[in-house]
Amino acid sequence: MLTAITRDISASMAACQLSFVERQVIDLELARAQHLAYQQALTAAGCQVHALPALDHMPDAVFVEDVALVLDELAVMTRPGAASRRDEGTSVAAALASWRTLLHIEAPATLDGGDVLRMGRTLYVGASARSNDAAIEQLRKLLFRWDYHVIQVPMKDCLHLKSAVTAVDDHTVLVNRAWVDLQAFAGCRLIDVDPTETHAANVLRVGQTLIYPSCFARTGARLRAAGYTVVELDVSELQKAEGAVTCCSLVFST
Ligand code: CIR
Repeated sequence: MLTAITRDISASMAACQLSFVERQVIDLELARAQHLAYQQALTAAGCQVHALPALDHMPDAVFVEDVALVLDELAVMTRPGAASRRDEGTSVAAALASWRTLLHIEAPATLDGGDVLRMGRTLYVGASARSNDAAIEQLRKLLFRWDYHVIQVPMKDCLHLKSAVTAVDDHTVLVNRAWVDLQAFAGCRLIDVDPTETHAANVLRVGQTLIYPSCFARTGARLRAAGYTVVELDVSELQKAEGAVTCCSLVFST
């Protein structure tokens, strides 16, 4: 069975961290409706959704992906790069402890889950402003005995590695080549985002389903033409908070 941990939208979401997008007014009611539709899409794709209550004093807490890496054998609680996000993990850790042994990234390391793309036993980790070299070192040491291979990936001009590249199956990635050094992905098949849709490389793979923002119609058509099952969602309000579809859940086998 698949489980997805999510967290309801914070009342203070308007005060979210922003790095590469301009601040715009977020319609909280619409954000909540879009988040509900996202949870419903997770359920339809085969997940049992475990929704945590909102943390109204933590604007970015809906983006649960950033606070933990859930692997088959264990979970690693990260130490997010933005200081305002460091306490979001406590309740996620409490939930995850039912399913996984927890390990922890410690200071001075900082790591956002949005920078970690897992493909098989390989963890690609973006060298972003949020995730530092100390985190790579700690991940390597923590995960060595479970045979995970940690590769640092140069990237630029976007928040997280998974803003630039995500997996659509075990051997194929959806990518915006302008934002990421693809050397590490030499063995993968590549699908490029449409050149007019720069933010379109983030797709959430759940079993055989790809959950994907409806605003990227051209790239969505490319995914369909390549034979994938694509479920499109309007996530405009989450995008205004610099969020994407992977960042609102932690999906894992239970
Ligand atoms: C932040 O800047 O931390 C949030 N406003 C957005 C985080 C999005 N997370 C993700 O893509 N994994």
